Amino acid sequence: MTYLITFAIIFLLAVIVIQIGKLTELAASIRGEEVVDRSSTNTQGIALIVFMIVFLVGCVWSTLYYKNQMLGYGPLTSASAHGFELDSLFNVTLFFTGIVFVITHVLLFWYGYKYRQTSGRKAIFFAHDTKLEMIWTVVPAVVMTYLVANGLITWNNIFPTLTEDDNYLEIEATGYQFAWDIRYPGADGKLGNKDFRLIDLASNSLGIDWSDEASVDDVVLGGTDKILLPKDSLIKVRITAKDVLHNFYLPHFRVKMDAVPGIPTSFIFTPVKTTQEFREQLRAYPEWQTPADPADPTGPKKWETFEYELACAELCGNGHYSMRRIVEVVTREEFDTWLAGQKSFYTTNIRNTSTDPYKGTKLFDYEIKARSRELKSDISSYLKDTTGTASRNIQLKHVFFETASATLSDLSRHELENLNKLLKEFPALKIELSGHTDNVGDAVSNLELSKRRAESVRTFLLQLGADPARLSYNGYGQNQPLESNDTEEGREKNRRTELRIISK
Ligand SMILES: [Cu+2]
Repeated sequence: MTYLITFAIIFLLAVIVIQIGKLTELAASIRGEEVVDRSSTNTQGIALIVFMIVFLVGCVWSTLYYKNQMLGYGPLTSASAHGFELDSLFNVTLFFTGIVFVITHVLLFWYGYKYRQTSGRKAIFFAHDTKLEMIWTVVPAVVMTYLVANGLITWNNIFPTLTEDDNYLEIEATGYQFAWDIRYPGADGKLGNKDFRLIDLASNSLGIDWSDEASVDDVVLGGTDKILLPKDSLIKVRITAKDVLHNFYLPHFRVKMDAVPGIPTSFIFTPVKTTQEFREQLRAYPEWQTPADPADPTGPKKWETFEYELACAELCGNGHYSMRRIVEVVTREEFDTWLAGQKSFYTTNIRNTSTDPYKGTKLFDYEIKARSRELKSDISSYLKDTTGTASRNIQLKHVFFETASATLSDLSRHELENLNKLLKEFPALKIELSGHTDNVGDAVSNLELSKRRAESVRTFLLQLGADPARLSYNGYGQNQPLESNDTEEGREKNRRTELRIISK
């Protein structure tokens, strides 16, 4: 409705202007051209001066009035280290262009007034003036050279060439219609390789190369999760896109860079204010003291609800607006704690699936540690148990054999070294090691194999220095399945090595 009324008003104004024009023409033809011309050029000359004053005063007034809404001024001073330099670059440019802006406008309108048509005056004609040419070539050339050189120096400061030795956090932002995937390096501090040929929309939409061990601990934040950044740490953002042009824009940090499909770009910056510190900065200004929600005057103030944001600054499609994400800057300690608590993409989505290159061939440190804690808790819960509910049969989940043989695989070492440690920790513990198979093949040879496997485990423990009197072994073949042998998963669970606590 408002649009309709606005449109109607503009339309009516246009009609009025056209009608006035027609009336003037009519009046001129009645009174004689020359008289009317002179009076109309006088009016127009004065109108030009009035317009100049209103326009220039309006420019200065609105600039001062809205100063606190503009990035770089009042409460919105930069939240990143390089931002101050960039803002001052804008101010220097504004200073020079401001001078030119005022002078050219004053001259434009003043000359329009001064040289309005008067009877008997003729325009001077001159073809060339060397002095004038020199002035208006040299002055802009000097100013432009200064501005460009100054800009280049600032740009080079913002984009230092980082080497391996520099201490920085590299994260990756991948834009697509209509969201960002943000990838953080895990404990190793390195982002793993990517290859577009590995992109699989269901399981690996970024095309991360899992055979690069650096990618195994990478954390991927998708959807609408808050993006956390550490204060006072140099951050390099590697920026890419999967479909069309996007733009990685962090206005409060003066970070803005195109995300181009196929050509990675980057930006380097250091946040210097946490979200909380920036809120405190806003708090000092009355415009941030008003309620965040006008319908709730007693609710939180604007400064209290402020969040840094990531926006896509490229009009990339109809869902463009939904690429907005909240960014939170916290202290380095808080950031490290947060990142350490995040599960890597590999752990949650890839580990032990068909696309996992390390399935059955590698155990990661975190898995060995977690398994070690698990085994200890299994054993100690039986030792401490007074209710008779804890099981005395504990599976040795990380003990593996070569197919159809009793030779332990390399990976089993971790679990058995760990078990040996626990035997020392609980000196009264006596255990039986037992082998179990699935029902594939001949029952007698399965029984035989399970016995030999249990013996191998015992032998390995004895080599580690365990007391033979505390370790017995037995094979049960296919007689004690955990699950049905009808499925591959069931058979996999039934092929196992266990320990049974005999006495504690
Ligand atoms: Cu976009």
